[in-house]
Amino acid sequence: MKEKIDGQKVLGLYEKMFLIRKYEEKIYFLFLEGIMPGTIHQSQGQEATAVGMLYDLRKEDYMTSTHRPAGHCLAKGVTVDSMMAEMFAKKTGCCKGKGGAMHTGDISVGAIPAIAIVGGGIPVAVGVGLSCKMRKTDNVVVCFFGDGATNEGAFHESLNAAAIWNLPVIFACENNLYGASTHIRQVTKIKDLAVRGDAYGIPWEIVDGNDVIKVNEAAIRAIERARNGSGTTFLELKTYRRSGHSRNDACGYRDKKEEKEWFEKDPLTICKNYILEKKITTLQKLEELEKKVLDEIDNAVEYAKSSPYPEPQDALTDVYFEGGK
Ligand SMILES: Cc1ncc(C[n+]2csc(CCOP(=O)(O)OP(=O)(O)O)c2C)c(N)n1
Ligand SMILES: [Mg+2]
Repeated sequence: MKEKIDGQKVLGLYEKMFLIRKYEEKIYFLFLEGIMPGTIHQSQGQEATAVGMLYDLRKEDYMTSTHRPAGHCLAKGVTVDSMMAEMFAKKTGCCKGKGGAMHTGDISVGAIPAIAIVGGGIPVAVGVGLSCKMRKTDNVVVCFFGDGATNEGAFHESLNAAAIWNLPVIFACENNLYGASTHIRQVTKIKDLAVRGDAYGIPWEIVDGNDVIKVNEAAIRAIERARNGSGTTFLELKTYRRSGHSRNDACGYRDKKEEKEWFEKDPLTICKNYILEKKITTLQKLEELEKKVLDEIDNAVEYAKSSPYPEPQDALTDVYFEGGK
């Protein structure tokens, strides 16, 4: 980690990452309890990619996500209350209880509701980037996708379109080595995915995706390029998920030595150690900060549980249908 970052900002980065970790842990617990409907794809271990990429965006900037959207959404500013309520399929959810775990978002803070089709968010991000450019705004779009999506046709067509039109889109690939249970070596010959940017004339960087400060520094460079009209950047963020791919996945397909090596590079531990080593704050103050976040999550669970379900007629709003308005 570099020295130039402001201490207060590091605390802010840590707080957001802690929020995401504890939110996801709470969801897992509620899910196992059987009181939460649907399925889950969790992001423990990938907090630094979400927070590092999105921390310096403006509210008016945009973000597209994946089937693993909780960290991205919380980092972009979707409220914990509305995320939690969405998980309980409640009317107060960020998508009015109609989206569920894989389709969270809130357009009012630039979090385009997530798309669960692998690679599905990438062309959408290009469309949003084109809109930003045509409307002559200086807004930018961060587009998250996994390593698995980089072998989809939509990925290649989207990168090419964004490159030729010089769009303000930042492609942020969370390379966690697996597409579900398939290791990247089984499906991709090249070592670094970032080099695919060369095929489309897009500048790229390979980033330690578990070090939030390094991710944030790369994000700031890419945001600056996008905002000043210099166009697209492709960032490959090397990371690892601590959770299974989805519910009930014990990760039997993963090598234990590989798991151990990556688990030792936990993004929260790296950041916490940095804060304490640099004496940005004391352990006691940090624990107070953590307690505040834990309370916020507990309150969100109460809020979600006590919120109403959508009414039957709500099925006819926010959708296109023949004869609809
Ligand atoms: C087009 C499509 N194919 C298959 C699936 C089923 N599926 C959901 S997530 C996933 C793996 C995606 O891997 P990656 O893009 O690396 O993201 P990660 O899960 O690692 O975050 C698959 C195959 C899907 N949702 N969409
Ligand atoms: Mg993956």
